[in-house]
Amino acid sequence: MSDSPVSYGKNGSIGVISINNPPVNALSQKVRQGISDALEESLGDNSKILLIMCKGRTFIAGADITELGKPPVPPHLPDIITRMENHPKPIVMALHGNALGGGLELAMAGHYRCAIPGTKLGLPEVKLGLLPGAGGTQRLPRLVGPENALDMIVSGNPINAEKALKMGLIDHLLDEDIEKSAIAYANQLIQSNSDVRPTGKISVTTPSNSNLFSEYRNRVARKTRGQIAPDFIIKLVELACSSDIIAGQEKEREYFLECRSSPQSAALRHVFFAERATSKLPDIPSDTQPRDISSAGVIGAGTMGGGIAMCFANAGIPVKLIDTDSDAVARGMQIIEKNYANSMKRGRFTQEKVDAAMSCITASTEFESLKEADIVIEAVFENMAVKEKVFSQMDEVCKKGAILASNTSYLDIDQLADSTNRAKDVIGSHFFSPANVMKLLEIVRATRTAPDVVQTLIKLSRKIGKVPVAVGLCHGFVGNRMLKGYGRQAQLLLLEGASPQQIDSVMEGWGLAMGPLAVSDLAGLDIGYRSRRDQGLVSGELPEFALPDALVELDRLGQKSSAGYYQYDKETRARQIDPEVEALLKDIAARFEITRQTISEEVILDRLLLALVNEGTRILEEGIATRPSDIDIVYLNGYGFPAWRGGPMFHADTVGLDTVVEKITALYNSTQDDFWKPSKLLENLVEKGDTLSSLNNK
Ligand code: T1G
Repeated sequence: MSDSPVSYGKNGSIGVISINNPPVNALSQKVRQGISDALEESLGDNSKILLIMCKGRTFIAGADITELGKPPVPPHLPDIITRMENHPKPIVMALHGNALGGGLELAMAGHYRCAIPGTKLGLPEVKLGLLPGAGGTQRLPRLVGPENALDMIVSGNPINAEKALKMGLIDHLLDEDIEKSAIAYANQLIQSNSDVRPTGKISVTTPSNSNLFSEYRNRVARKTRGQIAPDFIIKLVELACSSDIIAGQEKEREYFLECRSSPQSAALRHVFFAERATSKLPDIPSDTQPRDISSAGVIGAGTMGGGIAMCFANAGIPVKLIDTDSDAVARGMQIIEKNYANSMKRGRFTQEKVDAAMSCITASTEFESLKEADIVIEAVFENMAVKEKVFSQMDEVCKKGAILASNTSYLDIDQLADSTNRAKDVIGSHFFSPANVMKLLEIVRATRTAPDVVQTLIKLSRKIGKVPVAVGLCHGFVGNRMLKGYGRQAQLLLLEGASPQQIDSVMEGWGLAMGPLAVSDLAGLDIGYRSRRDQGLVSGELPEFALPDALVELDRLGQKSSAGYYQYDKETRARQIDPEVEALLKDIAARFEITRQTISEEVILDRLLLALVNEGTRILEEGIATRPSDIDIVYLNGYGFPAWRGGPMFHADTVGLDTVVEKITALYNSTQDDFWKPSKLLENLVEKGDTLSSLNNK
């Protein structure tokens, strides 16, 4: 076992199997082979008990995800697990860091489990479009009962060692020195003549509630809409209550293989690596030293400013929230307090966590109060003149080396940098509303932004619970620029004959969290209206804005005025189809001499999704995004695109780029609209028989 990541040695009467496969001790083929060899070797020595533990920062964090897309190679994990469970000598598993997926399945095949405090234990396979494929759905219910097992496996969320001890998933809490205390625990088991305890032999406690599984299925239906793994998981946990481990594992294997070969698992595995790739920038060395961010400032106490302040406070970073108007400051703090109250009501935050966060926020009307902040983010009115004035004030007040960031959604960061004498410290930090909830943070690199400033924002994003995507300068950066084409197609489809409900239900049925018209009503139609007037566009002049312009002029601003593309119930905010909108559409279509007709679901999907794909590839060829998977991450984390579809770029590869280019070309030929000219990048990839994913390893 010389170059094996697994070593085996004796410590007194204990046979110690030690795994060292950085960074997360994933169960690669070599690790599985090493465990298998060590089990074999232990049969022939005088060890009385086996102890399995890992080097490095964590216990086994699961199967090696990079292997999941390839044909499985022996020894197979389920076989090793069965051998472990039936081993003649007791096996102790010592856990630390993250015992996840196949790692926890291996641990459950052990006869005793111990962990250091704070260890995370979980079966997150569902987040990869999978289900535990090595006995997890059968052993976990045997150890913690079906209710707890359903919660852990369907959510994929881990629990900590303390909760695991209470649940019966582990038997003993170790001291922080895992090696020493695990050896002591194993010796204790030897002293007490502890025998093997095959988990598979435990019979599951029958659920107290006979409708447990049907009720659970209904309870998670909305959240798991469109995904195949959750329903299989519920079936398997139910099976564990009535079958032996062999039959249960057979069915589990069948369902696991179906999930593993599914397009949605391929998509979710893509997303797993894509989320981690966004921190890697080809032109900024990964060891670039970030600046220290120990305090922050936010200018503008509106909805966005308050939400941004909460992000810092939730991460324990002291933040000053300022606004020129004391009433605005008071209102801002009220919004923050209300947000925290809601989070507590939903059980997301404890009172202690809220108190700690609130203690990090101080509100003021004094610009001077920002002078010591390491980073200051302006979230003032989306108007260049207003923001330029704020940046020149930031330049005067903020200390040397402070990062000056703008939360603008569209505006030119270079122009804002020109209002300062420190362009290298200026950057865009585009949060998405509600800023304290949405995970996406577009980090907008201006021409002169220093590399260490970019690196600082990347590291800071992870610290405040955001997924960072570094983007280049253009109108709308990545997400909003693509959204413009997507929204325009929705408007043109309305004039051509579709209804708001039809478009939204097609897109939501495909997996979007919300359809484009419902999103507009949520955001408020007046924002776009004001922006178009600022740009000098005449109301109602362009077909793609005729309806929203008309709605705003009828004071139908969306949810905030209980009417927009839909009527909204004043209490529940439930959307209702409004015949008045249909009548408006008829008038506007007639004015533009458009003959309305029936629009098919396929046309709606093609026009909206291909709009994202074509514009996204133009963004790539202009270098505004580093790689296609970055664009996917923008859409998953900022626009409600379903993760189990992988993102717009991954979706294009799934459809096939030749089909994509064929459809876009047909749209160009039928509309002569330059928007539908296929991008050069798409045409080149089709010519070479390549995929967008082939560009992800930059
Ligand atoms: N396989 C391969 N690579 C992995 C990996 C895995 N399971 N987990 C992490 N990595 C890489 C990751 O890409 C990154 O690489 C580096 O390790 C550090 O990760 C049979 C089939 C453990 C909580 O889903 O949740 O078991 O970017 O940045 O923030 O039923 O990694 O450095 O090149 O995330 O400290 C189930 C996935 C698999 C756990 C640590 N297990 N991993 O977080 O570091 S399926 C999972 C995580 C399975 C069985 C089934 C997290 C972490 P690079 P990181 P971190």
